[in-house]
Amino acid sequence: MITIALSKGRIFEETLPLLAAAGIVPSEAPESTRKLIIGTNQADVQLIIVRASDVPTYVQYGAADLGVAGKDVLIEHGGQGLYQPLDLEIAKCSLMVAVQNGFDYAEAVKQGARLRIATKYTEQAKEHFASKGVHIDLIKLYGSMELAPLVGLADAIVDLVSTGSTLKANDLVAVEHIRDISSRLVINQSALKLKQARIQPMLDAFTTTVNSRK
Ligand code: PRT
Ligand code: MG
Repeated sequence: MITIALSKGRIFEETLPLLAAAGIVPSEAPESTRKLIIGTNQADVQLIIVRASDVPTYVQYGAADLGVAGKDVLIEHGGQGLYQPLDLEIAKCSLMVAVQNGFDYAEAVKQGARLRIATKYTEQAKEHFASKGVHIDLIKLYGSMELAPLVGLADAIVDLVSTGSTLKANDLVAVEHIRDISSRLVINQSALKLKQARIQPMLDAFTTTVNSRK
């Protein structure tokens, strides 16, 4: 059996055409079932539906052979035990620093102010501000980061931005670009060796599809 870990929503939707290129068609959509294990048209391939940030953990421990995870999630996880052979170039966005409209971020940095940063991406926030020599107090959040500056919880947030409409709707502006994000295929290192005959053709089909889009 080959088990593939995916999260609901954009990653599932954008992985579907890649799976199809490898001849894999899920028998149900995660949005229309409460099942967490979804079969496919291939008797020996199943999907498991997990939180986006849990995908690397399932693959690391071999509970899934492969998975699809954002670079944001992979950097926070650390990537132990994972082989990351392919950037799928899906679910693209950017990791940014944002503040409430009117907060003079550049001036605060120039003054050497200590900044309160709310984020779910603590590793990347630490690394970013350390590289700029900016001292921060980190406030770990699990979602709705955009709210934090509006209610005085933080001076700035580190969050993903794609269209920018969430920032705009909450009177926030992006002030720094940390990195571009896309999702990668992750494979359990021992599964790649033990199940290579089954996994390699999938990897080849994904690679061909990704390259054909360039
Ligand atoms: O939702 P949940 O808490 O379960 O987890 P999650 O938010 O990590 O999962 P999901 O499915 O929302 O995101 C999965 C992956 O998609 C992330 O790990 C990213 O690699 C990628 N991705 C791409 C995004 C976005 N674009 C994105 N826009 N993930 C989140 N967002 C959020 C962002 O955090 C912000 O709240 O969308 C909002 C901004 O969107 P715009 O279009 O208004 O700018
Ligand atoms: Mg989300």
